[in-house]
Amino acid sequence: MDDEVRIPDEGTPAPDAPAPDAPAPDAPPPDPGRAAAGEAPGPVPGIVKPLPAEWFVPRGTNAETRWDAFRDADGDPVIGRHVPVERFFVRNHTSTPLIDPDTWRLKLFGSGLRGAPTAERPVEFGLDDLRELPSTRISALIECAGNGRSFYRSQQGQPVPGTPWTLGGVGSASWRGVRLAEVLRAAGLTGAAVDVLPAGLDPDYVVGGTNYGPVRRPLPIAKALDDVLLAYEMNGEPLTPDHGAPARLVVPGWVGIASIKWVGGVEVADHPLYSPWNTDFYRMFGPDHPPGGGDPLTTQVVKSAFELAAGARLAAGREHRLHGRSWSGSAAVRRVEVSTDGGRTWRRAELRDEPQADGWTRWSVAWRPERPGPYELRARATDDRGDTQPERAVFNREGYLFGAVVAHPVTVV
Ligand SMILES: Nc1nc2c(c(=O)[nH]1)N[C@H]1C(S)=C(S)[C@@H](COP(=O)(O)O)O[C@H]1N2
Ligand SMILES: [Mo]
Repeated sequence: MDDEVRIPDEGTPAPDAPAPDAPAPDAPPPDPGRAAAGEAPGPVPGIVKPLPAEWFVPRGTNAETRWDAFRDADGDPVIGRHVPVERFFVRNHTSTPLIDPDTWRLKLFGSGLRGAPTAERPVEFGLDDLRELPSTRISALIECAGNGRSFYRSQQGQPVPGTPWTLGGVGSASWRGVRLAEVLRAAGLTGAAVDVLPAGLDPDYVVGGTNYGPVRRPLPIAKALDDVLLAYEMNGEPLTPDHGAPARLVVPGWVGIASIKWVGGVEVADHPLYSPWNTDFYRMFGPDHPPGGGDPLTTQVVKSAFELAAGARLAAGREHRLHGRSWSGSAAVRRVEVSTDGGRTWRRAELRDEPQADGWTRWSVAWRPERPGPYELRARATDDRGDTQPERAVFNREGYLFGAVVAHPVTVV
């Protein structure tokens, strides 16, 4: 493993000076009501937390974490295995709702529960009820299915619509809550249940004159009973508004849309359920996919990123240590190769973490560039299933699951 300082598991906020638009350290917390009213002061209306420019790139209603925010100006790590809540990316279809935890109720209903309770007379749990059920803590990555989407256009000449994420639509956190299985059983789950449909309490998603209703996506019962958490804490603190307070799903390994935030109602049905999020969205469409689209997306693909700004400048004639992380929705990443010459030659990176399926693997390589000029760095990971990163990602109309090797330009000066 490499020589860098080990830092606490949850990561620590950077000691750097705040960006010009960040609140002073002693400033009062932002008034959350303003975000709900669509008057957020930051660059992203609808997001409550501050989005300092040195940590985030605003993208429509979303905010992407900058990979250079994983290290401070001296190149020292400021993010451990888990991304601090303040630096965690935000993906909102509409805007962050402000929900009173005291009056909030989780409402379960449907033909897959004993007595088939209706939406009007559901089985209800308050936050205190959930906290009384056995709690579980897990580490899990949340990653948007569209993470890396911009590279379809920039590397493959294939323009795709949607949020043009680079690689910062991902984060790892420690989550505490109650297993969804536990809640479903407490609500009277029957053996006939097939699908579970959690719905968000955020405003309806309306685009191009179509109202798609609340953000909601069916989850097959097998996954729901396997490792899904109904989380009420993130990194040891109650969930914050932007990340789903008072409770959200955490669906390990799967596309981020499965991890419904601000869960209100949950339909449990003895027949397959549908919403626009498993029919129109989050499936593969295009010439290389089945007519009418592929199956609803489930696991994320293998990806790698350098903890470095695109276009970073590095001094010639000096040894540098290039740091990065690789992850996969299916299995632990145990092998990472790096190229500093645009993919001509590759060498093994040194791994810093014991590879684990529930997180990313941190790695580094030493590099001593002698000549000034432009260079292209690449990293390519392979997970324990043998899945690796190809040269090109298979095109799909919406630009999901970009898993190809990403060229990271730097300038040696
Ligand atoms: N209710 C609701 N849940 C949601 C979303 C949303 O807009 N509304 N966005 C989803 C998507 S697309 C992603 S990638 C993750 C992002 O989680 P985060 O904002 O905590 O990073 O939340 C998911 N859950
Ligand atoms: Mo997403």
